Amino acid sequence: MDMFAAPPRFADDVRRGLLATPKQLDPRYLYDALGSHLFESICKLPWYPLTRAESALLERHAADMVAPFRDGATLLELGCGCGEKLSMLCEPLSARGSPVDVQLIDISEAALDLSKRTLARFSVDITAHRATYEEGLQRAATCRKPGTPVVVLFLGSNIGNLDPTGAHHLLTTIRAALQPGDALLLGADLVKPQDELLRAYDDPLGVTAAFNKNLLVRMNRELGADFDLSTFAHEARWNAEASRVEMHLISQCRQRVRLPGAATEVSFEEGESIWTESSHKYTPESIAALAECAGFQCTKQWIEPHARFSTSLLMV
Ligand code: AVJ
Repeated sequence: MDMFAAPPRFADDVRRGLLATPKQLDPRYLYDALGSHLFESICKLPWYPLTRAESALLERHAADMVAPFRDGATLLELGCGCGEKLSMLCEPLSARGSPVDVQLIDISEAALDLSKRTLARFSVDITAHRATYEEGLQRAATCRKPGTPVVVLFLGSNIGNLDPTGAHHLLTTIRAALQPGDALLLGADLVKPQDELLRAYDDPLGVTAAFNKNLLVRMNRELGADFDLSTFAHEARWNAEASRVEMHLISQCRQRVRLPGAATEVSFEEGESIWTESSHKYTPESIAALAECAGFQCTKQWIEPHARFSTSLLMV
């Protein structure tokens, strides 16, 4: 019997990631209950304009974005967060009486619960899947309504967590789950000056640092690890060549950490990092190219000019 409640996947992924060079962890593990709330707080920081920029685009253009689906649609959101943006897209459809139903896919129970509460004011059928994007897409495909187009929402620049190969692979997987007349509404943050990018991922209040270090708290709790939080520092780096902001946790000293729940022990050099997340930044052209490679047509793009954030309608 395992002493720790962690799902075996987490323990396996942590062991593999911390024994790799460079040390790295899957960013999805940042989103336990506290991590999800810290992320919601990040979205309210003045230095992290992504969420507000996307909301402004949806506020202004939601009716345009869902115009091809005015006779009704299934809105299927990958990584639903708190459901706020989803309701902005429900609004113009339900206002004109179009039948809408909603499929939520998220790995965070907290996010699914929040979204259901946010959507409660609309009379829409909601199905929640606690699953990875791939598993959720498969499950959603089995309960597809014949004759109703599916609009996949992949917002908030969640695509940024994937490297170019992963992004291509996910878009191909989404495309394979869709039929002609369906669409993908994709939100992606755009390349901008380095100081703006770094401030968004290393805010002066330290909320992003807390979000990052919470991964150590999670490993201590779920794997019985003995990470000393005071010996790790949050760092955000702009990798221009790869067009991404990276988050790291830097060990401030040479040390050994025990992780009994992952059946391992890990040593750190002074200055050695655990790479915990990447946020890839796009250009309008690179989004269209990515879409077309995966079998979509980029039919429309909306761009928020100040924060440089984009929403693209990709049709099958
Ligand atoms: C939710 C992946 C879009 O990369 O900007 C925010 C997560 N990380 N601050 C992003 C995040 C640090 C966010 N995404």
